[in-house]
Amino acid sequence: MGVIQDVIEKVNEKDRGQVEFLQAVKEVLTTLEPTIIKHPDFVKAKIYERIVVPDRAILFRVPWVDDSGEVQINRGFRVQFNNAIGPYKGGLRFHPSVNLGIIKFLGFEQIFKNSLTTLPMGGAKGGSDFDPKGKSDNEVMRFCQAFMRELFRHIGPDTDVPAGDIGVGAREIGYLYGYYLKIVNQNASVLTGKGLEFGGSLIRPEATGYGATYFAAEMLATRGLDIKDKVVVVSGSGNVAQYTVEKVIQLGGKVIGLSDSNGVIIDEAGIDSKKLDYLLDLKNYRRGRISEYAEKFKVLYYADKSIWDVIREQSIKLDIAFPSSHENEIESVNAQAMVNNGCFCVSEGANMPSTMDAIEVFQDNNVLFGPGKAANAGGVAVSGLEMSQNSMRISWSREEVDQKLFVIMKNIHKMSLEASEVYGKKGDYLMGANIAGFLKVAKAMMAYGII
Ligand code: NDP
Ligand code: 2IT
Repeated sequence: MGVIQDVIEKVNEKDRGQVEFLQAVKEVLTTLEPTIIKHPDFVKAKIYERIVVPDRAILFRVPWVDDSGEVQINRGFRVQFNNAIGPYKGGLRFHPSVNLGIIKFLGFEQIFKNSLTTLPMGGAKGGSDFDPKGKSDNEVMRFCQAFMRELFRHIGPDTDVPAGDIGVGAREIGYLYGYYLKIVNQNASVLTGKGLEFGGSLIRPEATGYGATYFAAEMLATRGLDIKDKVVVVSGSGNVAQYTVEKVIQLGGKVIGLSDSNGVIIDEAGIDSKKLDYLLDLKNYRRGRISEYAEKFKVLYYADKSIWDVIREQSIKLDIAFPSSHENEIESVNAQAMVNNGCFCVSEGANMPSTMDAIEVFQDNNVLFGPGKAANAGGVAVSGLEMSQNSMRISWSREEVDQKLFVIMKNIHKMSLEASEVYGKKGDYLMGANIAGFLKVAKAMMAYGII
């Protein structure tokens, strides 16, 4: 058996049941195959075998008291995967589906994504099976305080700097940071995505969605195309989706679809900036459902469906897709329907939203496919810029941060494309991003010896 296959087999055996983690390992390692010939030193030092085992995985109990006085227990996680090129960095996810395998997949992907940003950040991820949906602000606050009561001892501005992800937005970061400040008594850059009043960066809320759109624009430019007048579908309606819609509108595209975990809206007239304002208020302040958008603007609503099912079942035409909700949301049958309905560009706002079979369908059909670790790296990149501003005790303007984000996304595109060419599959952004992200981390690991 080959080196890569050996490592995959071992993960399959030793990390049994961690299906998303195994999927991420397979997706990354199989594309690293061409690096083996150029780097026998990596094989000798067992870099491939070492990189799939986290530096450490912290699991903890999170007890808190709900509004009715009942004690609730959740599971807390922080997986510090690899700090070869910088302090651990990666978001916190609060969602009932969270388990060790999901956090490990996200932390593993984060190693390569963070490396691609060119900023000094290692890979990590954390979270809890706590569901903020339907909880009062006081319950969310008590949960966040209980979560930080353990997490604080594992993080620090030069050690590990968490941020948001699914279910963790401005409100949660505020509560988490406030409690860290209270118990550690240090106003330090220990979280990113902070409020502007307490060390946050302009453009951080927008960064992932804007970045995914910039990445799509770069891919399109390789074929002499742009976003103007293109029909766009975005899944989800959370942080990443919202600011993808905003940037697509700014660039003249027409967004016709959005979703949440209860259903899908199809707005054939297109979402304009007034409708987007309504959506931001609905989702970020009233914490409502996307069905309310359908009621308000009298558009089509499909309950209990994924948006990719609706695209297939209703034969909806589209040019560009931004899957921006959760892992494995696009399976091959829907990928094929997307291609049949005209889709020629997919830029992944979410982490691993396409299954490996779905990616194969996109690649076989010459779809411009931007994998999450490249396309959605804008979020963590601006987190890195937030850390820089905090260290320098300054803050940059919106224009300055947006310009830096734009340049970073352009570079990620360029590095991924170049690596795909050097390693023999020009235009395979998945392979290019994985290799470009991996090489920097692997070389740092080589420099350190066996640790
Ligand atoms: P949010 O919590 O703000 O939004 C998530 C959206 O996806 C919501 O509309 C939610 O619906 C929907 N969703 C989540 N899980 C499911 C599910 N299992 N089934 C159906 N719908 C679901 O999260 P973000 O926008 O921050 O994150 C979205 C994706 O982007 C994730 O994959 C995340 O890892 C990735 N990402 C996020 C970054 C960031 O900076 N925030 C950076 C890079 C990647 P509902 O509200 O009904 O639950
Ligand atoms: O998946 C991701 O890159 C994030 N959730 C953002 C991480 C961060 O540290 O900003």
